[in-house]
Amino acid sequence: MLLLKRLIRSGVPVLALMAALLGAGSALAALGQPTPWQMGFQQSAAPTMDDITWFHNFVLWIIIAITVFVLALLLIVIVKFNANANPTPSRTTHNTLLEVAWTVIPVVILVVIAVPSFRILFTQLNIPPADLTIKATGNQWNWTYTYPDDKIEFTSIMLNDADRAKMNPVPPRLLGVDNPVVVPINKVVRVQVIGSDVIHAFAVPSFGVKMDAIPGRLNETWFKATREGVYYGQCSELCGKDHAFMPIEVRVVNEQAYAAWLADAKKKFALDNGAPATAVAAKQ
Ligand SMILES: [Cu+2]
Repeated sequence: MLLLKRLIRSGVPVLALMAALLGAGSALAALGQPTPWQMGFQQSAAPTMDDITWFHNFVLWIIIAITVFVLALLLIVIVKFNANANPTPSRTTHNTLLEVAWTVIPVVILVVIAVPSFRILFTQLNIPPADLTIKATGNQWNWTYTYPDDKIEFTSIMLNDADRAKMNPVPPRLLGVDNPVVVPINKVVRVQVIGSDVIHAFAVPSFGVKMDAIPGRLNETWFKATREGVYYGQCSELCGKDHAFMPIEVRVVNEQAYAAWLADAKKKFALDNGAPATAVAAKQ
């Protein structure tokens, strides 16, 4: 704070300083996880999220234009038409051109917003032919992942501070898990989402994915990760006392690394043949 005051006194333009800080913030933003002082979304790692980010910025500019326009109108009214400046007000009650304009222009703006908005919704909900299917089951309070085609299933539990400290690199607090989901790069991954006890929600910001995990109902979503890396998400539906402690960790790796992981996982996490895929299935 003292430094800031000194800088302001020394004549450094505050706007330039803020721009520099914001620039530094985005440069520091790590891929796949939130960062302190983050502005805007997490970095995108999938085409759907690219679209969402574009749409967010697009709507932001429309909002800015409308806000500036309304502010300008208010200022004009305050300055030009106050009782001192304009003692005898006009008695105008109708202006056909103006009334048509203030009806049609907002409609046009809404259509301009609606077209890309519905296009993005459609791409999110219309699942392309999948290369890989993963079933994510929300439990109180962890996630079980099933790869039905490869007959593997494992549960993913948040790492505590002691376990994190032993790892290199140290995973982020409240986000790192013992058994992350591993997916190959540039492949369409269909995610089937369900809850085993209460409603949870499967969300990974960098992929633009958020889907409710509802007991007794199989929801579907999809993503195609186009950048290798580790991506974190969290349960996004209040689901009980440990809601904040059931993170999602997705590792996007190349084809060879995926094959190696899969071979290992088939030994470690093999599904008992004949047994139902999850506890949910067993209940039904
Ligand atoms: Cu949950």
